[in-house]
Amino acid sequence: MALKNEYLIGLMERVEKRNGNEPEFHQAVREVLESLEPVIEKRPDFVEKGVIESIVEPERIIKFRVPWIDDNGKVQVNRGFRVQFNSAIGPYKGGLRFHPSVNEGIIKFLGFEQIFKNSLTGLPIGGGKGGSDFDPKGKSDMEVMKFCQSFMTELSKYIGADTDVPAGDIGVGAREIGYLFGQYKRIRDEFTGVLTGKGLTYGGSLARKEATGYGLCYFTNEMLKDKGMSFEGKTVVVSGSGNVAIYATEKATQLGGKVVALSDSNGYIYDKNGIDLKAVKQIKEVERKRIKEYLNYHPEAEYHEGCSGIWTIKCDIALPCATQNEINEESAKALVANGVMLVAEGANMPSTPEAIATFQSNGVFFGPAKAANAGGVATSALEMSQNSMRYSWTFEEVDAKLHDIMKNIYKNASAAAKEYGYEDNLVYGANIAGFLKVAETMLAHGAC
Ligand code: NDP
Ligand code: 2IT
Repeated sequence: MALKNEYLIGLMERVEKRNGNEPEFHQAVREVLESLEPVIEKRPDFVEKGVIESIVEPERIIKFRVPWIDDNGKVQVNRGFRVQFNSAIGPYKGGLRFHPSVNEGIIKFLGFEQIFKNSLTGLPIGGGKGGSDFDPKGKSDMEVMKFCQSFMTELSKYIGADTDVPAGDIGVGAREIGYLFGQYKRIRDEFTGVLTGKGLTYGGSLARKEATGYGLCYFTNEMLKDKGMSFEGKTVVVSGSGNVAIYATEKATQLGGKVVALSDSNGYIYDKNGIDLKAVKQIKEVERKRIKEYLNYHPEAEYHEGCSGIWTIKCDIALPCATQNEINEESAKALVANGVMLVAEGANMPSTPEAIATFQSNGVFFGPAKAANAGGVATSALEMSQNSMRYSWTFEEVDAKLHDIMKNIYKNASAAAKEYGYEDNLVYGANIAGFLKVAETMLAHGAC
């Protein structure tokens, strides 16, 4: 849907001009501004008092050199980022991404979306994101450790348990968080909950590893229930085979769905008998190998080169869990032609605007990332609470809280969509519900 409001059109032009060459950031901002059209009709004070103008501008961007020495004794230099986007409702909170495609625009789109996602969780966390163009693939443990230590040596100046609390994202899992935490503790001489996604022996929360994927399925289940359906007997396609994809597959299967495909950046596997998750965990979590290896466990399965072909597989439910813009219009049309009924986003912004429009105009129930994948960061906030109390909850306690949070996010996004005249449009609903709490708070703080 194109922007119609004159103020928002002008603001979008300013955002594009001021943040040149950052297409992903523009895409994320445009979607939120479109959703806010019905809001500012009711609440012109958000415009008059500069709240919308402020919310698209990060509070602070930190950009730094990360030199480290590889196994051959050669100096390598990467670039590090932390975007502290909005601290209205709590300390900056959001993951770190290590991937060669990382640049300032990618981190800004992720940090911007994190503001609204974190607000939707109902917990006191602001929005931030960081990362580096470092590629952990093919690096030894020693190289990853040296990189993490150098990265944290600089980042430690800007974060803290009550200021900014990073976590994992693409390319950052328990191993990297461990090295980052060790370096922070060494430099600052303090043992605090400055990172989440920590190991269970030093303050990590049970169920954090599972949380994004499980939360995605809890959210999907609420969408299904609302339409009188369930996961039972549904064929599910999940893209990616990292942290989010693995635990989405686990929960979707537990809830009665049959996951038939997974992918990585090289290609995808199709197993019509249902994915053997034990094999996938061994390949990905233990051996850090390619998804193609699945054929060594199940020669009867198929492997196809290239990742976009996964969307041509016939399914009832599609859960994109790899990366941004992985579903374009063509892939969305293929899913629709094969009868997909529901798409819920585990990855951040995996569907292009054209893909979302294709789903919505064809009656496919669409669950946007900010709502559907908020379970990860919500459980990170639960990890922060446990660290503050110096106490830990059981797996069942954390999982029950996560389940309730996802139910509430669905309820609130769905109610906001209805209230503003866009019933079942969860893109609008999530953006509006997430925005209102932050915007009211910015006003209360005297934003401008
Ligand atoms: P991982 O690094 O564990 O896994 C990423 C997966 O996506 C891998 O299978 C990877 O394949 C694939 N992938 C990454 N980049 C690309 C690309 N450019 N093209 C095709 N495939 C790609 O990351 P996560 O599972 O943690 O993250 C997946 C998505 O979920 C991201 O969008 C992330 O922002 C989002 N997310 C993560 C949360 C978390 O708690 N971890 C919380 C909320 C959202 P390969 O190994 O070949 O690179
Ligand atoms: O995109 C995300 O929400 C995450 N990568 C998780 C962030 C967090 O702080 O747990």
